[in-house]
Amino acid sequence: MRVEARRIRLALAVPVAAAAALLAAPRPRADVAPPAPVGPVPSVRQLAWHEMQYYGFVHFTVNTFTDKEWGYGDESPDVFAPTAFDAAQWARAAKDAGMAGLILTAKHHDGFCLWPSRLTDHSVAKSRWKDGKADVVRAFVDACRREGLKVGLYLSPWDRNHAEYSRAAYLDYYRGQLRELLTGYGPLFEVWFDGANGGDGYYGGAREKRKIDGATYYEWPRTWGLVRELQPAAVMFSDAGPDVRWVGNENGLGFETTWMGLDRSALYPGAPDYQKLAPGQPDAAEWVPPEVDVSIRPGWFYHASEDAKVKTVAQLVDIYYASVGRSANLLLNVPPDRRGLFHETDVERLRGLRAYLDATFGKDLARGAKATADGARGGSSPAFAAARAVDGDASTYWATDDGVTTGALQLELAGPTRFDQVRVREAIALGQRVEGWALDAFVGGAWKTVAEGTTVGVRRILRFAPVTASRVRLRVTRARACPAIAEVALFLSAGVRS
Ligand code: FUL
Repeated sequence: MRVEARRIRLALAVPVAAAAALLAAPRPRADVAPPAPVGPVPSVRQLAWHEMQYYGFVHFTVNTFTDKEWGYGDESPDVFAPTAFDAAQWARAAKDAGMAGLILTAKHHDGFCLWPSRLTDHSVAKSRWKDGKADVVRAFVDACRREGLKVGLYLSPWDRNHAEYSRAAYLDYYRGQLRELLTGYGPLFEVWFDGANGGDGYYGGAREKRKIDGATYYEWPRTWGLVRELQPAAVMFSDAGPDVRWVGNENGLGFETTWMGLDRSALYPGAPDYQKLAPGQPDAAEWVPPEVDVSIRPGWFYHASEDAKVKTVAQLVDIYYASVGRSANLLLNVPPDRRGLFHETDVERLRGLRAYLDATFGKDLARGAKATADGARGGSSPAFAAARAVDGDASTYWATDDGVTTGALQLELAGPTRFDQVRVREAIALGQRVEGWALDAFVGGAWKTVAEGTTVGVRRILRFAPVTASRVRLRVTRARACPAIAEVALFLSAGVRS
């Protein structure tokens, strides 16, 4: 009964394509059913988003020209005047950096619109720049599409320019703007809802402090409904999801123990005690994975005074491990400068990160290793055999029998192999299962534990001192149900290759 009910839940929650991909190759023997899912499972749009891993944020508005982080809302549209604007340069740099997409601040808290919104004069249409004919969102979207990058947009709920902010009329305006963006620029992969609400602002000349109740004012369910209706494939980000959650800091740090589930019941964007829930909860009802947003510079917007403070390649590499390596996606901000270009230093650092990632993750040293397990689902069934974890196909997995929540997977490598990191992935369409694991290497005639972790989820990467071994063992030491391991991969970091 219980298993049946869960299957029905899976069928409802994981739309057909994902479930089909998961259950496809190789077809299990009729008598060996796949494991039932545990806890919340991802939607198709979330599965696609998980595959993106790393993409960029572009903070660009009047602040770029006023040297501020939060504009007050009284900036003249003429302030916005890039001297060599070229969105194609952003897109090329992002592509070269290995990013899968870009998200642009179409409107930040100052209320200035980077597209010629029909609903306000506070936009590029009123700027002397390009005689008011420019549409930065259009240029951005076109440039991204040319490079094969996915496109996302940020529309600040807080608007320090708008006279009606804090009243009901502003909500019509906000949703009207959202509709323009959702219908005018083709498919979006992500819509970003910020939780910041600082209070004071220009507000059409009132120049006062306006407080709103973040839990009720914005009527979030209606706004989310609009996105679902007009862009059904897009994920929505906020502190409260509904699809992707904030990681709870802007330092590039995911959690070592990360649950994809989030108890959203009392949450809304900007909720004050959000941080407590940020690592996720194993028993939460919904799958709402974390996104790590962090800027390549100290600020989100460009400031010439920060030209010498661009994060180094080594810092970016650490951020990659602390985000992508901890089951989150990485959203790395690169702010265009007053020319309207990514600064040379930032582009160089992005290239450095890409070079490191290519050199390190380009070769999985465990791929095709001879794999055996101390237990596989259905005994000799090839469908869930140990080899599935090293076949380079994340839709196949090694699984144990129901009720068996520990197990070891042994890999016989082609010969003595030097490595200093491991990447483990779960078959997430079945939910998140693993709570404890370790990696052992057979060195000097004995097993030596080189890495120990808690949750795995979408992806867990652990680094350790380099070892050379030809036998390696992954031990699942604790799981909420029989483990389903999609990948065990070994790498040698570019930094220690000589
Ligand atoms: C915050 C905002 O207040 C910052 O200005 C920036 O946009 C960041 C990504 O989110 O909440």
